[in-house]
Amino acid sequence: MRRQVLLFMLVLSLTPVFGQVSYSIPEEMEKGSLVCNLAQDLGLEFKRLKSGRARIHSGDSAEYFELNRERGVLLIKERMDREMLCGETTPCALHLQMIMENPMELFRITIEITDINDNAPSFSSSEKRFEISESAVIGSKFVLEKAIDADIGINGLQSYSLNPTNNFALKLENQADGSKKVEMVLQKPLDREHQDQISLLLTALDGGQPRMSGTIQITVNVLDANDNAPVFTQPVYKATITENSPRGTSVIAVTASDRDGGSNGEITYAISNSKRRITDLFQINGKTGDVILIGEIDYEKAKLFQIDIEAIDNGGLSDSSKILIDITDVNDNSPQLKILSKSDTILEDSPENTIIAMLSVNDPDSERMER
Ligand SMILES: [Ca+2]
Ligand SMILES: [Ca+2]
Ligand SMILES: [Ca+2]
Ligand SMILES: [Ca+2]
Repeated sequence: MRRQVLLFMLVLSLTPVFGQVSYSIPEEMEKGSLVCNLAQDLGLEFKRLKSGRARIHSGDSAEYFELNRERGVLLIKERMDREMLCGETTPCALHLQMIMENPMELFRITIEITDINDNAPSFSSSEKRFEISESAVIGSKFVLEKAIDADIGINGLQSYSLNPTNNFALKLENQADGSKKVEMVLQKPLDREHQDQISLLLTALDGGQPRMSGTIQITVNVLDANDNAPVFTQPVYKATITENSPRGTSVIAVTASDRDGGSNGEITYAISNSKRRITDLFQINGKTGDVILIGEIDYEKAKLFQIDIEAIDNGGLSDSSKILIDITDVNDNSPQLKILSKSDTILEDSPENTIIAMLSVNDPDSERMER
């Protein structure tokens, strides 16, 4: 068998070439499509094709063409995919020979398969996710995926676009292998409190007619940084309690908010007065901000208290405020009667308005009290 092939090759190589023609056809032509009018182009008569049992020999490539001897034309036998046949090699040419017997004649036929834009640029996945801290600095780069377009030349990958461009800009860098390094660069600071997730679309475009494109969804989860301090709802809180209120009486509830998430937004409340008297009398619930009375208050000793309070997040950022507490009086003191001096005896006929004793009445409760 091998001998026969060798012999055949030898005969072919010794046979003088009687003609040579070249054609150019696009890939993906339908089976049965006309490639060329071979007989006419080679100046041969139909009967010579028949008598010479003309046939097509296609070297090592598969049989993509067939010769119709009756019509003297070359037709497509199998649909051809340029990408599969030649990949990135250009030009993509197939070499055929037409052989005839009696006498033996050989014609060379070169058929160039031209590219059509039948492949869209594509990414290997449909989505890429990033976790980026809101504290990332301007200019930080994030490598994106490259697209692939199996077509060549203008039908191949030409450009990329990234949208929206509020926070990130597209950066392309040419590489030694002719491809591009695709990156997105942070150009405006992220703010998780404003937007905790950003969706972008990276589009790859070819230059064919019409243009084809491929996309990949890019999702950026913005991670929190502790960039917000707690803020009290008021710079001063006011409360009123009556003296002698029992221990455990709720005085007021204060609130601070923190725009950060997770532990960066968790607040602990505390009393920051340095005087022991305040902390002996009042207590704040570190978690809820509820202030309760834990000691005895006496209007007669103090009519107003100022509690300095603080709200601290887990990252150590804080805000301060104060609570002014008015103490209201209750009638808890009986008037005290004191005899300063008195006459031991009173004369029977003493005139009116004679002073017989001097008394002092003292009531520590305030005058505002109703008696
Ligand atoms: Ca193509
Ligand atoms: Ca393409
Ligand atoms: Ca915070
Ligand atoms: Ca934050």
